[in-house]
Amino acid sequence: MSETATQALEEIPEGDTEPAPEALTDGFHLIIDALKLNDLNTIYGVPGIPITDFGRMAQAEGMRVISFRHEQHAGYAASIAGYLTKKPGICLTVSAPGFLNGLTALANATTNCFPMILISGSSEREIVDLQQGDYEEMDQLAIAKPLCKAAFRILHAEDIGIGIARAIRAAVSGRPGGVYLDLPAKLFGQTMGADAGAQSLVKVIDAAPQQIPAPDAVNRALDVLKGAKRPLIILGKGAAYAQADDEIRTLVENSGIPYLPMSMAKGLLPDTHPQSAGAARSLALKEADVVLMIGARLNWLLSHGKGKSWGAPGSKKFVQIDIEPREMDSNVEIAAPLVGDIGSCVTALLDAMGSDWSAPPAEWTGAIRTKVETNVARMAPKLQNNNNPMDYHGALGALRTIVRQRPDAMLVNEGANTLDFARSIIDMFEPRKRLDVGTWGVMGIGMGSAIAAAVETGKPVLAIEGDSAFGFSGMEIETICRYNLPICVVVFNNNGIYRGTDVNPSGGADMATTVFVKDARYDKMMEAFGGVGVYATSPDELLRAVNEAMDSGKPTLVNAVIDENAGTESGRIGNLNPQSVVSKK
Ligand code: ADP
Ligand code: TPW
Ligand code: MG
Repeated sequence: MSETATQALEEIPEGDTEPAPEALTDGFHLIIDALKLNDLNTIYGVPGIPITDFGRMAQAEGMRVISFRHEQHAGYAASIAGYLTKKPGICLTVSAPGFLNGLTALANATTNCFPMILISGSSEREIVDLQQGDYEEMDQLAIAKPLCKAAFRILHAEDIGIGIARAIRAAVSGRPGGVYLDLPAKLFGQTMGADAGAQSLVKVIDAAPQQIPAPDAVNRALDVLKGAKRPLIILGKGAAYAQADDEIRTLVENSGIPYLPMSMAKGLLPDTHPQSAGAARSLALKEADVVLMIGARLNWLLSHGKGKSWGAPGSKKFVQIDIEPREMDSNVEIAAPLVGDIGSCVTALLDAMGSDWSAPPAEWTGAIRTKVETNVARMAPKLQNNNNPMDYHGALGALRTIVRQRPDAMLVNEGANTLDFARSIIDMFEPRKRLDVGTWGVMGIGMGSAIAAAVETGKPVLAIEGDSAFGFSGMEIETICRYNLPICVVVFNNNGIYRGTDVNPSGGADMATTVFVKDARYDKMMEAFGGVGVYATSPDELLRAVNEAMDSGKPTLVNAVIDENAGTESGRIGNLNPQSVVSKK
């Protein structure tokens, strides 16, 4: 017996009546207290056995509990909450099927380096492990493990504090990612003394510690940059996530180096910035001799750092800033790896540059600038067209104006042509305003991302969705209406995937695989739940409807009729489709 417990016994006066019963707490409340203690106050999920009461109690204890129609979208919402706040987003699901529905989002979060925790209730261990057929039986921990950064199970109430602390640290430290936390049904009802329970909780101190780069790595990076004649900076969504906005802007501006933002890094500096090489992407990639990567990976989105788009083989040197040491040399040789957090690395580079830095040759920066201006001027008239039905340029020309006038609004974007055109046409002006399909190019992030964007920032949200893309999460417009969120969904309705014109090659009665019901009225779906539905056939109508929605903050869906011939197969990545050697019918 511990000394304090002994003393406590001795201190009970003799002859006294029964001591007051000790106050108890339980698993439910310990989990809630542990989350709140760590400033995690919002849960995205779907209720059911064994977590229904948990959701109620969390709400009663002041947490925001957003109930979805499908766990995948709750999961995407949690991951975007993580991306926007640098705290792990929390997704809560029931066992087996609910868990699996959430798992896609957990895997996607890990792939995108977004911090989130998927908390799933699970069945009784004894029964699961003997495979005796429990209600929703599944060995969830084993299934989650290969798809996330870390996976933990808590079996005892006294371990809840430590378990949640471990999950938080795993999600946000180093390279952020998804964490799975398995909570068997029995845990929720387990009791322990309230005082001991409170003491068992852990407030995580410095969950994502700074990682200062080594001085020689900084000098090496600077030497490589100084040797450049045609330097380029590539900003990725890791740079946006890091929230080192001022440092990054200062580095770009003090160095005078042109920069290229990856899609979710758009707006870190305004897309209209004179050093933006966004509209001269091909030239910049091909001709640069030194490339400084900041929080971007040389994966398929950058053609793995090699091949035709990167110019002559061996013509480039890479400097890479990343928190994950193993990212270095993953695709091509990195001449100067700079491992650490982006804030610290960029600050160290800036300090080392000091005043002894000369801007890149005007010949290079001028060539990029000229190309940008030419391309922007060539695009301008297309964006003015008032065609009916609309093409992508006309419709996006209208939405582009809206985003320019509302730089603090959140933008969500998915689809194929709808994504590719919107990404290049719509300028962004502030960091972390653009949310899209990310590293996997996954369809279905739309409504979950829009909901998280509205909940976490309180700003109006514009979601630009291909009609196929929208379909993956469309039922969540009920969620949007239920919570009365300021979200305007614009469905680019071209009657299908890529185009609406395919025909069944067999000549049979079934529709072609890529086409949908013609002239579907997605706007009526929104009306079914009490939101505003608008049918728009021209850029002018679209502009008016979206402006009204963004002003009113009312849940709105605009069905934007797009010419079904306007798109191309797979948007801009048609080259990734395998080709059959047998000629097409
Ligand atoms: P994009 O798709 O925009 O090119 P990626 O998702 O491929 O971006 O790359 C993001 C990179 O940023 C990842 O390699 C990740 O390890 C890194 N990263 C994330 N957060 C930080 C941070 N705080 N400091 C340094 N690197 C980070
Ligand atoms: C989870 C494959 C990529 S893009 C797309 C699909 C189905 C839809 C494109 O049509 P949409 O856009 O949205 O109407 P538009 O403007 O070109 O007509 N399942 C998942 N992810 C992906 N990426 C796919 C399928 C796909
Ligand atoms: Mg479409």
